[in-house]
Amino acid sequence: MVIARKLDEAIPHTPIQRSAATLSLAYVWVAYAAFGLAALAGMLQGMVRGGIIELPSWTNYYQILTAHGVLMALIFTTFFIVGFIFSGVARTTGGSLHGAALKFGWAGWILMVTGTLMAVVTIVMNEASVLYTFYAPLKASPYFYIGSALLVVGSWLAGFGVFASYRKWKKENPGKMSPLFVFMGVTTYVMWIIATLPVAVEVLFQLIPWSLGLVPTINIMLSRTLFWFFGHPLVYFWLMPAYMAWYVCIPRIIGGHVFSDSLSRLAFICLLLFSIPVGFHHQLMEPGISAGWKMIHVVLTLIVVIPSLMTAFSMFAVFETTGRKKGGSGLFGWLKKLPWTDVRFFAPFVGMLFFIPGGAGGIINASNQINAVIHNTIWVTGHFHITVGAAVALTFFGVSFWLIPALTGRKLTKIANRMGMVQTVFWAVGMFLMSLAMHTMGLQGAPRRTDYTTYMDHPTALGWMDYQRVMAFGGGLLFVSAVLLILILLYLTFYAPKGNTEYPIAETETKQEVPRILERWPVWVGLVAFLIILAYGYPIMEQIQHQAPGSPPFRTW
Ligand code: HAS
Ligand code: CU
Repeated sequence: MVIARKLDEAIPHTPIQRSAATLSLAYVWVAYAAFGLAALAGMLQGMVRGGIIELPSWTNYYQILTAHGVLMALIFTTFFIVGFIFSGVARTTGGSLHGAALKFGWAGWILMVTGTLMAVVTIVMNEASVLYTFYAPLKASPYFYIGSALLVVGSWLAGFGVFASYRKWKKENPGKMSPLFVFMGVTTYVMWIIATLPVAVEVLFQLIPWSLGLVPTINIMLSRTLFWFFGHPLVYFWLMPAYMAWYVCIPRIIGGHVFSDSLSRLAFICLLLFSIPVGFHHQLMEPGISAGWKMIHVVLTLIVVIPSLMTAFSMFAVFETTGRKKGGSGLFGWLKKLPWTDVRFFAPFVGMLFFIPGGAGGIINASNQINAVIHNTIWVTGHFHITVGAAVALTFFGVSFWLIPALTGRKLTKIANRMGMVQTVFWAVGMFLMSLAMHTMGLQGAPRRTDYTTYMDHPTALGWMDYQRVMAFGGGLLFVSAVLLILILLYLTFYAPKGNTEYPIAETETKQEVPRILERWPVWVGLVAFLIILAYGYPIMEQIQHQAPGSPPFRTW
């Protein structure tokens, strides 16, 4: 006992070195600051739409909607992801980040924070109510676009930091496959850097010159195509880190093993290949893109479902094998053996449950004919709240409950765990009610991105009002949950007792040979380039050659 205690005291209290831990924590806390503001905006807009409150004259629905979308979908996610990946790379490559990675990491943080401030200030000044998709011809202040560009470039620097750590590890371990977490982090950043190039082109060569007044008009079709070229892989940039936690961290938390190293890597390679050439599934209802090209994107969209099905299979397999090893028997006895009262498992698990209808809804959206029913309705808003707002967000919360104390050298106490369970339940119930109302109203034709209106008391629109109120109530529960979460995370950062919190990384049960081809980057990047050219080459060429008359800027707010 005494020796064990002495040993325990001798081990540094964070599983990763202070320098790397501070960097990760700096990212994670900016993420949660954005999250808190975004949650407030979310609750307000739900109440406005539901006709429960009216906003004061100095603000409006679209300004709050933009703040919510940008802070939640772009800032919270990106900062959290960068922080999480840095921490896991440090944890699985010897406990530290080497010099170059740290430098890239901090440079990225500075650029990203600067970009965030620029975007937020322009939104607060009511100069950028263009929503998180910043569709032209809505025109924001140029500083909004410059801020967004800085956010993206900052995240590239963070990616270079991860590549630097990966290179160093490979040099020190010649001939070996990289740790699974690192491999997944590298794949995520390769996908992200390729996917953000088109939006960088849109922002630099279209939006900024146009919003500065240097050119009078903008090619709308092209700007939207470049946006969705990025916009779909963006959702996988949110999902892949959640999958990293599912594949690598969750099995350890429940006392199991990685189901299959090769299968996990293959799923990530499939996500790398098929996340990008699918953007037209957001433009199925738009003119100017012929049906044949849309069909190619629909087929590729259905292919990108496969790695998610592989993930579902792996998770079921891990849960069942672990439950059975712990003595669970019968058809479902193993379910009882899972650690239901451990928030590190419970929160992401609830996220997985949400992802079942979330993924099914995605397949509905992607089906060309049915897309006509749901496109631009609030059904889509429901879809993305149960994907990114539930599956991904609940996973990030579950990760935060152990990541933050692991980074600060504190303990995830019983009380924090219990409060985390309560917080998860609030989030789940709020999201369930809100998204169910959104899906239902969407099927009845209620549009997304609209302020409170009864369409001159039209009976159909009046029929939506009950759902609007359920939506607002769900939003209220989500806000309570968000406040609770921030309080718990503050406690885990500053007040929880000092001690060891494990950074859970699972191994495979037996040593598995992994096909080397999975780490041959030139092959995969070459294939990505091929698929992108196949899916986008000709349509983009056409959109440039046969431009409709360009559009001048509009300010609708
Ligand atoms: Fe989507 C619109 C199609 C996945 C996010 N999507 C959006 C928008 C967002 C978004 C933000 O084709 C709106 C953008 C905007 O503002 O306009 N989506 C799909 C498809 C998938 C999909 C086919 N979406 C996501 C994910 C997101 C996300 C993931 C965020 C993270 N989406 C669309 C389409 C549109 C769209 C159209 C445009 C609609 C329109 O007209 O505007 C698929 O990749 C989904 C595959 C997923 C699965 C689920 C697998 C299930 C798993 C859980 C297993 C559970 C376990 C629990 C293990 C097939 C992995 C165990 C349980 C026990 C009991 C033991
Ligand atoms: Cu998409």
